[in-house]
Amino acid sequence: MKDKLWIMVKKVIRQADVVLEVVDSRNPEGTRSRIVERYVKSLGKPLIIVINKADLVPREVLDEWKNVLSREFPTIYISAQKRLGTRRLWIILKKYRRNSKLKVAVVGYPNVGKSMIINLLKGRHSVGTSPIPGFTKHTQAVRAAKWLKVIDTPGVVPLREKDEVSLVLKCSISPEELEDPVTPALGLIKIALEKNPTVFKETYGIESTDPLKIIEELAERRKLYLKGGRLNIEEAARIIIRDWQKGKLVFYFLPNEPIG
Ligand SMILES: Nc1nc2c(ncn2[C@@H]2O[C@H](COP(=O)(O)OP(=O)(O)OP(=O)(O)O)[C@@H](O)[C@H]2O)c(=O)[nH]1
Ligand SMILES: [Mg+2]
Repeated sequence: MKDKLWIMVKKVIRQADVVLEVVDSRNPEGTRSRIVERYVKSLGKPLIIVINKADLVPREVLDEWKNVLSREFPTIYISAQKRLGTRRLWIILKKYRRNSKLKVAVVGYPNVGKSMIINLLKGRHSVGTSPIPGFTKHTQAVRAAKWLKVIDTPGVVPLREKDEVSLVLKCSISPEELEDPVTPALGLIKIALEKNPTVFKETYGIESTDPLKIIEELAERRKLYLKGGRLNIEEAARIIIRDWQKGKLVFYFLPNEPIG
């Protein structure tokens, strides 16, 4: 199944004149797809990095990331949801408009906002978006302007990438897909606390800095109990993962930091 997604994405890249690689502003390095970058380079096509979800990260941090990533590829930052940076996106696309038409592939990890960017360019809702990673299952071409065709693709994770904490930090895996959501949530909490020590107080009013206690306290506060009265820490762990994916739990990576 996952191989099929890669085949689809590669086909769209081959058809495109330019590739937009969308990354998440909170974890740009982690959500960069080296495989995609190498493939696009091998075809001699231009690639533009679009740092999306810019509304979740301070401007200075976005500028830092832009500087670092620009050494390798032209890079811009936008917020598709808040419709910020739209002008920058159009300007950069117009630069690549050679003769009259331009075909653009929009690619990247799941949940980074590819479909929302397609809708932003189109100017109205035309492809489905969702907080659930892996929502887009097929490619879809949309005419955003007379001269511009943009192609939405399914989010893809390298096949050998299996580390659940890392996938959670990239918002690439749905918490429902995790057999045991507690272990990756513990990893997420540890890194969240390193990046923003007050994040759980800010988000849930929880003072503790012990990862397991944070999950347990959230389960208590939300009255999440299993039959028999045991705390449903699995559900609390899923809530934390979901809140990070939705941008409710706010922390971010800086350039030159390990990706966790
Ligand atoms: N805060 C914030 N959230 C965003 C932004 N862009 C997209 N999102 C949210 O991110 C989630 C994923 O957006 P999609 O456009 O469906 O992402 P995708 O890359 O197409 O995801 P897949 O189809 O799963 O690969 C949705 O819940 C969006 O609301 C943004 O600029 N800021
Ligand atoms: Mg999508």
